[in-house]
Parts: sequence; C-alpha cells; structure tokens
Amino acid sequence: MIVWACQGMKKMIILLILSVLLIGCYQQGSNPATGDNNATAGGGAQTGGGSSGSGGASGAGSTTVRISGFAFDPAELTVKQGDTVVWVNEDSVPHTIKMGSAFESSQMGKGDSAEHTFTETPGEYPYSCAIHPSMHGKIIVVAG
Ligand SMILES: [Cu+2]
Repeated sequence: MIVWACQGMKKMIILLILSVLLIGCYQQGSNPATGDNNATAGGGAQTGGGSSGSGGASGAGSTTVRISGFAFDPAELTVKQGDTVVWVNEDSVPHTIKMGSAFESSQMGKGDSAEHTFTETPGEYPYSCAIHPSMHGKIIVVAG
C-alpha cells in the first residue's frame, strides 16, 4: 500500500511538474506575442500619424518644398489655411526662408528644414532666401 501511495504521489508530482512546465511554456510563448502586439500598436500609432499627415488634402496637412540648385521646388505652392509648409534644404550652401513679416527661418544647412503653419489670412505669400535674394518662391493660401 505504501508503495502504491508513493507511486501515486510520484505521478501527481510529475503531473504537477509537467503542468507547471506547460504553463511556463505558454507564458513564454504569449509574452513575446504581447510584445509583438505592443510593437504593432506602436506602429499603428505611427501609421495613424502618417495618415493624418497625408490626409492633409482634406484637413490640416503638411507639404514639403525642396530647396535645390538655388531654387524652390515647387516655386509656387497652394495650401489650405492651417496647412504646414516644410522647406528642406538639399543644397550644400545654407539658405533661409524670408517671408515678409509672416515668417523668417534661421539658416538651414544641407539636410536642415524649416516649417511654417499658414494660419494667416488667405492670400499670396511671396518669399525669398535672405542670403540669395534672387531665389523666389510663393505660397498661396486658400481658405480651408
Ligand atoms: Cu539661399
């Protein structure tokens, strides 16, 4: 009887150990999955930010103007009131954006950018580079 009892105990202990191992495995398996879910959620948030940016066609958005070869590209850009314009300098010489009293950027080196959100009254906002006054561009703001 004692031997049987011991064998029964051993079986129970083995079952317990097995179940603990199994639970451990499941937890180990589910933890990385949770991490993946978190990463996916983070990515989703980033995607959401991106889509709200590109959704600028319908709401507030941002448009990029390249500065390349001592010229603004596009030189003339129409945006909706509330939109943000981002200028990115691709030249190896510094440039600025000087837009009357509306906006003036600091010097942008290569790869630097400046941005301005056009909450101004709809209209035409010509600008130039303070260092190279022959560089001209224009932002046309229309009512959102
Ligand atoms: Cu310039």
